[in-house]
Amino acid sequence: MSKIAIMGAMVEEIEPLLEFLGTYESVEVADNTYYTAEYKGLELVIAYSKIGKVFASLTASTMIQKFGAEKLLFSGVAGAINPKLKIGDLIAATSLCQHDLDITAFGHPYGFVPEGGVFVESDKTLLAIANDVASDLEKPLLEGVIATGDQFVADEVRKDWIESTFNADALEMEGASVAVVCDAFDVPFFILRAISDSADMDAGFSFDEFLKSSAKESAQFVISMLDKLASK
Ligand code: OS5
Repeated sequence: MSKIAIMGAMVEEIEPLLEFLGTYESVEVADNTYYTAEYKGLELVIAYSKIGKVFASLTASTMIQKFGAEKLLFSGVAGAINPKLKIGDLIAATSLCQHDLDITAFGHPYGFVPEGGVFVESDKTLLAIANDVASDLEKPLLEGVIATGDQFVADEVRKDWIESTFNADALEMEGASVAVVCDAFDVPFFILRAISDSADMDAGFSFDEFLKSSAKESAQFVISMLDKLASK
């Protein structure tokens, strides 16, 4: 049976999945709760990591090493950079980078560390499945670069810098760290986000207003991806 990890950063990002599944078990590992369930012949492990790159790396590593996850799907919300993205719209990462990683003092580009790269590429098969799901549901799905950093961005200047430095379409606080972990373990991953705000001066208010509804948009799409994965 295929083992699939689904993670979010905040409880609101996984609650719709747990509500949909109804029945699941809880396991405590490293001060966090992991929920296990079976769905249409798929073995699922679901968790929210808590906010930021460190907690997200810990959760992704645990899902892979402790629970044996063979694929990882991230579901959650993001701040929009690309003006095409409106509240509730979905973006799937084609690649991810860390916008707050800076050793430029040594002549390296932003986001780069030796023996790493600036961008981590998402799994093409999972992206293709997502595109099939989007056309089945007749839902627009933008593909693009997601920039990650340990900052809630609520500032046009910082947002514009991230756009011009990384050509990013959306930003958040966990995706690239999950990508780095999955890439290192050779586990295919897919990072999906629904827009909650535009990373501008109103971002905090917008985030509070749309966190739940956008998290649900993303989670519902991931459920449809599970249906597709189960039928393969
Ligand atoms: O996980 C964080 C990143 N998420 C994506 C995102 C984002 N990232 C960066 N910049 C933006 N403009 C973004 N828009 C969407 C969302 C999340 C942001 S940090 C939100 C923190 C909200 C909060 N803080 N305290 N609480 C909620 C209450 C609380 C109390 C106890 C336990 C849990 C929560």
